[in-house]
Amino acid sequence: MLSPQLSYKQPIVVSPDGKPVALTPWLVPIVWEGTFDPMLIDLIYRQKNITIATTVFALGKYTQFLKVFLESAEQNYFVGFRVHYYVFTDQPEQVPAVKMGEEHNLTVLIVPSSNRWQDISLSRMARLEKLIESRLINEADYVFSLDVDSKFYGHWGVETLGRLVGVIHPGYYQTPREQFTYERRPESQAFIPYSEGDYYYGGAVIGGLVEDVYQLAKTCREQLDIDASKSIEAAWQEESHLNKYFLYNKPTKVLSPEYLWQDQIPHKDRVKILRFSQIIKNYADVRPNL
Ligand code: 48C
Repeated sequence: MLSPQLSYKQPIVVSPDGKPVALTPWLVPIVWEGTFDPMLIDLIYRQKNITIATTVFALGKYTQFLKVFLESAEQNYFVGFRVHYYVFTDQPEQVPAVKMGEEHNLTVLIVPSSNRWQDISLSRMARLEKLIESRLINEADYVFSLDVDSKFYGHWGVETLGRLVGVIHPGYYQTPREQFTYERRPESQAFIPYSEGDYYYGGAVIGGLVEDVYQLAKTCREQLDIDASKSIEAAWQEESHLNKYFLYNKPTKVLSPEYLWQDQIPHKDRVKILRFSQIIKNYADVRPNL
C-alpha cells in the first residue's frame, strides 16, 4: 500500500498583484503588518498572566552578537510582557550586562564549546528539549528559540503567540517548492519529496506553547540522532528537520518574512516593515570552521 501522495498546489505567500496572503491553506493566520490590531491583541493578552521564555545560543565568537540582540529586543520584543531570556554560551563572562525592562530577566546557561558550527546548530534541539523538561515546563507559557546573529528593527508582540509558530524564510517565499532547500535524500529522517511542501520555514525562529515546542524539539532531536547514527547530516542541519516537522505538524500560526529578514536582502518593495533580521557577517570571522 503506497503512502498517500500528499501532492497539492503549492500555497502562495504574495499574490500576483503584490498583496500579502494572510491565510494558509489549512486556515491559520500568516501574520503581516496590517493583518492585526496591536492595541486589541495587547488588551486580550494583558488579561492573561503569561511568561514568554526566549532561548538564544551564543557559542564561540557569536557572543559578539548578544549586545545588539538583547538591546534591540528590549526596545521591540514583547515589550510590557514578562520575558525570560535563556542564553546558552561557552563563555559566560562574554554575556553583556544589558538594561532589562520591567519583568524581563536573563539566565546564563553554560554549555561546552564546539569547533563545528554545524554541531552547535544541530545541538539546539536537544538543548531546547532538555531546558523545557527541566525548567520551562514550570517557568513559562510560551517559548521562542531565536538566532542570536540578528537584530530587532520593529514591533514583535503577542500577535506572534500561538500553539505552534513558524516563520517563512525570506529567501524562499516566492520560490517554487521544487527549489526549496529541503533535505532530498530519502535515507534522511528530514526527507521531503519534490512534490510536497507548504513553505520553507527558517530555523532562526521557532515558537509556541511550551508543550508543543517540546514535542517539536524532542521529535527533531530523535530524528537528528537517527541521521547521526547513519553519519547523515541534513542539508541545513536542524532547519531541515524543522521543515519536515512543520510539513506533517502544521503550525497554528505562520509569521511572514517581516519576522525573519536578512540585512543583505533589499526589503523596501517586498515587506512593509522589518521586525527581526539576520545581520550581515563574514562567516569566516565568526565561525570556528568553514
Ligand atoms: O552560537 C553559535 N556559534 C557558532 O559558532 C555558530 C552558530 N551559533 C548559533 O547557532 C547562533 O545562535 C546562530 O544564530 C545559530 C545558527 N544560525 C547560524 O549560524 C546562521 N544564522 C545561519
